[in-house]
Amino acid sequence: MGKKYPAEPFRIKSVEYVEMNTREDREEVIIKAGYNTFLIDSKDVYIDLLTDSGTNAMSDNQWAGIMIGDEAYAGSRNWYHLEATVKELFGFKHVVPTHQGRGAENLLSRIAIKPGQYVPGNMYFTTTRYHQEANGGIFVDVVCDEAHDSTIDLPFKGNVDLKKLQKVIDEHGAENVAYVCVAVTVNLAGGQPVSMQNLRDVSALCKKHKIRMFMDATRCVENAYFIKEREPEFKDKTIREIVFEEFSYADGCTMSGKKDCLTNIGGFLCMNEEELFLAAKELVVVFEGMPSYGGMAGRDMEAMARGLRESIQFEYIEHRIKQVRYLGDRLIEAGVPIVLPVGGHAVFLDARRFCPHLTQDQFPAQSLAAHLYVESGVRSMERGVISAGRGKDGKDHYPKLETVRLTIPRRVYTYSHMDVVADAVIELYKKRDTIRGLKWVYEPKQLRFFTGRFELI
Ligand code: PM9
Repeated sequence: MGKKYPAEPFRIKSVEYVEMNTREDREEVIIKAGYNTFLIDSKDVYIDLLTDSGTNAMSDNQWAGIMIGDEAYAGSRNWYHLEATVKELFGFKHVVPTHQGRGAENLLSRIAIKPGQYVPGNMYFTTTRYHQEANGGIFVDVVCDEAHDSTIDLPFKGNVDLKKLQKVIDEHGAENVAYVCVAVTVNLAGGQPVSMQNLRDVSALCKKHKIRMFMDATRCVENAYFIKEREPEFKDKTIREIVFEEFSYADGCTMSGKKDCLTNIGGFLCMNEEELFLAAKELVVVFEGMPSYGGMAGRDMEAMARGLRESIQFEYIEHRIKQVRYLGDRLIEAGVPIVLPVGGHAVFLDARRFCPHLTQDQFPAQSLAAHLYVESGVRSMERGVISAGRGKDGKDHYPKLETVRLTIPRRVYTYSHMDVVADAVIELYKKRDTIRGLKWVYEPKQLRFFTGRFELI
């Protein structure tokens, strides 16, 4: 495999056995789950690529930290450790803990959006947009056009299109823009990174118009790796230095700790402004818990503080990115249509090109994910029209990208597992004509992908 795909920079101290059921079992399971992979029980899954969220394997050092959890209701030692670590690595003045990323999104949306204000962002994310809209915000997509095209291979497809952002400001006035939200990386575009130059440019534009810039920091370490790999200025910088510089351009960030912090639960909100910090502290006690735990146990805060430091180790992040790339490269070699280039946390199958015989209202990605499960026991996730939901007018959002996400948990699976997944996808691609469309049986009002149910057309 050589340097192209580096071996795991760790050895395995504890193992968890997985079980393989039969195709007949899985045919029953998928009907019971209403063709929604979110509704399949973990025990019925062989290789679980539903998400990289909270599915990370922790290190011996993190588990050791779990044992020194200080579970005091207020002022836990582990909180002070986490707070100091975030301040040191991200550079923000204030940190507010939350139970996970959407807890931070809820707080930020409540304190920073006035009803009717616009919130430009580099592509929507499901929970982020939900909280923005629930607080009267109007999301506007300002990601570069290329991000919506699965066939274009560019180094920084997550970049904000500055002209689009300028247009929002010109049309609505800077006072009607709540803040600009920049996600590093862009999940639904395929885990595509944002360049440092783009962060600098967005920040300069925001400063010029006195608009706040908040970052969705969820996969900021993966983003930093791509900056090091692809932006010549950063080739000799450490991941730690790059992460620090990423955040130096922002007024604050939301963080789902379940991804790049290498933990199973947790999150936080950061900011520099005193006034926003006070407002967030007033609200955190309503929705999350004391400002010294925000819904996390002391032990989880300790694991997160330790995980953050591990995540900025070069060997860790290089292996992480390249393991995902290995799976993508195997699929590309076999001619399977995927979103290009391969991003940080997942390989996204392009369901439109995988299932050209299905129209988008037959939910090709939802159906492809269900069929992949039945064929192989591999669980993936729809990221297309079902995830995009409906607008205020009740009409479906039809995103250009209709994808199935094969999301790789951190430090959990080996290259052999990637081969099993690649072989399964390639086999299914050969008989793609057999994949049938789906229709709704039950459509939840919000975030419908989590609990919606379907049947075959
Ligand atoms: N992401 C994911 O699987 C889990 C929820 S959707 C199935 O990709 C970004 C960029 C995310 C994210 C969660 C959140 C919310 C915010 N921003 O899940 O609440 O990818 O910790 O974070 C998921 P929490």
